[in-house]
Formats: sequence, structure tokens, C-alpha cells
Amino acid sequence: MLENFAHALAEAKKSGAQTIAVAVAQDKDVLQALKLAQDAGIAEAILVGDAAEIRPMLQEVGLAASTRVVDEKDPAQAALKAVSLVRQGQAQVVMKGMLNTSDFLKAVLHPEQGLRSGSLLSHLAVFEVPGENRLLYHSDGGMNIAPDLATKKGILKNALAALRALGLAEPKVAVLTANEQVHPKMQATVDAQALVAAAAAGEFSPCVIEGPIALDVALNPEAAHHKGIASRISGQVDLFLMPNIETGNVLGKSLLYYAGAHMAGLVLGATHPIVLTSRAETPEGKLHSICLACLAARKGN
Ligand code: COD
Repeated sequence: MLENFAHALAEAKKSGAQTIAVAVAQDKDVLQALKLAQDAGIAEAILVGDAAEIRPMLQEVGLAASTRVVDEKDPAQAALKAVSLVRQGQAQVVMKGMLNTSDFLKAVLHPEQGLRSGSLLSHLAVFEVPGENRLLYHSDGGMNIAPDLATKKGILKNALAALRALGLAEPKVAVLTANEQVHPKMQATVDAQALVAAAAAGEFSPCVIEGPIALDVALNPEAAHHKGIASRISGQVDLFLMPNIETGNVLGKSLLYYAGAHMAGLVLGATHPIVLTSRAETPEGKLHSICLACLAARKGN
């Protein structure tokens, strides 16, 4: 179980450096994050993007002038080139730089040149929240927009595989909804019931999963007690499965801005780990995502 990002970094350091191909790398925060990762001994970078913009930034952030730069001004082409470096085995991880998420993900999903594995791709957000004694995981607040039941199953499988690879043998999962009653007009509650039934039939083992479950019950045993709910996971949830992208996105940003949390972001289910950070994230924040991706690459995901 990873307690915090410092713990994750210490684990990643044990495996030596992975090579990261960065799509549209002309961004000082991205380059600073890569410098931090290099100094920590967890990653080396290949920078794909506008070389005329990237080269002067190298010295500013302290990266060596000999750092490999692949010149490509067009962002969509740069994303495809970064992805192809991973396909060719020249890098083990691909990272989003200064381009929008959809354009980056379209390169990852490219039928011939992308990193598809045949599985669903999904986003995993990892949070270090003040006062919590371990990292918390949310999915999917970043990629799958309005998941149906089959997509939620794929999201859950990807997240469980990642959590197990990160050392959680039997993750505790809350299938989040607005309440604990199954209501036919609230599709999230219907899906939650179906996911828990599938889990009871062994589809996601090993894990302990509950739903439909509201956030207060998932977080707080007293809330569960007051509502008369006998929960095995209340207050101990590792993975929060989101009903849709907006819930995941808003809850995640609430943790960052109201609770002072720190976040890492990965895309799971591809042939290689994918670093997906917000452009607003600080270099230290981007380092957390690089670190988690390097751990995932080490585990062979
Ligand atoms: N996993 C595997 N294959 C997928 C997935 C997925 N999650 N999504 C689409 N595909 C495949 C489809 O099967 C199809 O073959 C091809 O990709 C194109 O599918 P479309 O047309 O449905 O998908 P796109 O290209 O229009 O969009 C895919 C995105 C991931 C880009 C889109 O879903 C998206 O923009 N998601 C939200 C990203 C975002 O804005 N996040 C919030 C900020 S972090």
C-alpha cells in the first residue's frame, strides 16, 4: 500500500530510470517535472515538439543540451510521433505535454499508430489528501464520458489491476451514487447494483466492493451508522468508481482546491503507461504522475 507520493517516489527509485516520450514538450512546467524525475533517477526524456522552442528551455530548467529532441511543430503529429517512439521500444511511457487532452488521447487511440491493447482505456486519478494515511484512487474522471455498464466494468478492471500492481492485494471499492437505494430513474444506482452482483459472481476478484453508495457513507463510518448501513468499507475505501466523467472531474478538483490534495493522473488499459496531467498542474504535481507511470511500467502494465 502506498502511503503518499514520497513513498511512491522511493519505490520508483528502486527500479532505475524509465524513458518517457513527451508529446508537445515545449512547456517549462513539463520540462521542470522531467528534470525533477531525472534528478530523482526515475526517468529520462525524449522530447517531441517544436525544437526551436524546446532547446532554449532546456538550459533554463537545467536539462542537458544533449537531451534528445524530435522536431515536430504540429501538435497532432507530435503526439503520434511520441506514441510511435513507445511502440518502437525507444521509450516505455508516453506523456501529454502542451496539447489538449482529446488530441493527445486521439493519438493514443489511433487504430494503426496508437497504443491500443484491445482493452478499454480509462483514466485513473491518484490523490494524496491531507489527513489520510494512504493514497486514494478515482476512476474515471478523465476519459470515458458517460460510461454504460460494460464500460464501467472495463474501468473497474483496469483500476483494480493497477491498484494490485501498486501493492493493494484486495482493494476496497465504492461504486459512487447519490444514495444507497436502487432507483430505476437513477441509472448510476442500477449500474452499481449490477457491478456488485457481478463482483459477487467473481468477475472482479479479489476486491471488496459496495454500491450503490453515497460519498458520505463511503468516507465516514458515523454517516453509515446514522443511515443504518452496515458497510465493510466505510472510511477505508481505496477506489472510488465514478458514475460519469463530471462527477470524477468535479470531485477531484474539489479535493485539490478545497482540501489541499495533490494528484497524479494516468491512462490505463493501453500497451504502455500514459501520463496525463492537467496543464495547470505544477512541476512537482506532474512528477507524481511520472512516478506512478514509472511504477506501472516497472510492473509490466
Ligand atoms: N478505450 C478504447 N477505445 C476507445 C475509447 C476508450 N476509452 N474511446 C474511444 N475508443 C475508440 C473507439 O472504439 C473508436 O474506435 C475510436 O476510439 C474513436 O472513438 P470515438 O469517436 O468514440 O472517440 P473520439 O476519438 O471522438 O474521442 C475519444 C476521446 C477519449 C478523445 C474522448 O472520449 C474524449 O475527449 N474524452 C474526454 C477527454 C477529456 O476532455 N477529459 C477531461 C479533461 S482531463
